[in-house]
Amino acid sequence: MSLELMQRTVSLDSFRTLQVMTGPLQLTFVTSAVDAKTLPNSPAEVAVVGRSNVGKSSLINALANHKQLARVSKTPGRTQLINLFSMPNGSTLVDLPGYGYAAVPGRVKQGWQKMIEGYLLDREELVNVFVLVDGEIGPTKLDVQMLTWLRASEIPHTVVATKHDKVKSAKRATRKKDLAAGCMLEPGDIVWVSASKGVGIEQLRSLVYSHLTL
Ligand SMILES: Nc1nc2c(ncn2[C@@H]2O[C@H](COP(=O)(O)OP(=O)(O)OP(=O)(O)O)[C@@H](O)[C@H]2O)c(=O)[nH]1
Ligand SMILES: [Mg+2]
Repeated sequence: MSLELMQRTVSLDSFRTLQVMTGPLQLTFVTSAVDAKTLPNSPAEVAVVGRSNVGKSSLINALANHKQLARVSKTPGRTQLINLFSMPNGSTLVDLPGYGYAAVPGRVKQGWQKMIEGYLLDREELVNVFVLVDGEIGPTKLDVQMLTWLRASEIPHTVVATKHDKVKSAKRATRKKDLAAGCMLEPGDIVWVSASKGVGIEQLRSLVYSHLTL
């Protein structure tokens, strides 16, 4: 192959890669499970955790540009199982039940907490956890507990602030600083998103691709 032709092929390849790396995630629902031990193997996995109603399922739908992939609800506690979605290369994304939903009876709550903790500690294929924090009101005490626990357990994670559209533009700079400080992080460490307005979705997709490209 001539040098010129080779260069053209290379640049076409990188163009294709770029295209694949920036589109909506091509997610397919695989299964729901109560226990991480029954989940199928995966080459690499990213999980989404966060307080009930913070916008985990909406975010997964926005990443996939698919409104009904993960179930969304105004009532907290909608997602009650570990839901697994796969990418075309077999890598996976997980939607977990939310923590801190007051209206759930204590016994059920403990069961969910065991499910989430068990999953996070046992799932060997986990490469990163997106910890969703409500951009308008977060971090809550439970969010800080979760972050402290993830740090102590040495589980790699990224803080994602949701519902960017609900923060008035005049208050955004202060809110960004406060939310980061509450998480013991710098503002630049946090990815801000709005599932309803599409803010930050492309950036988060790139992050998912960077973790799940094999
Ligand atoms: N304004 C606004 N509302 C949002 C956004 N994302 C989610 N919501 C709303 O927040 C509510 C909860 O969204 P879900 O995606 O079901 O939240 P979840 O974290 O999956 O909740 P659980 O499954 O109960 O843990 C719904 O009424 C959504 O429409 C957003 O970016 N902006
Ligand atoms: Mg949900």
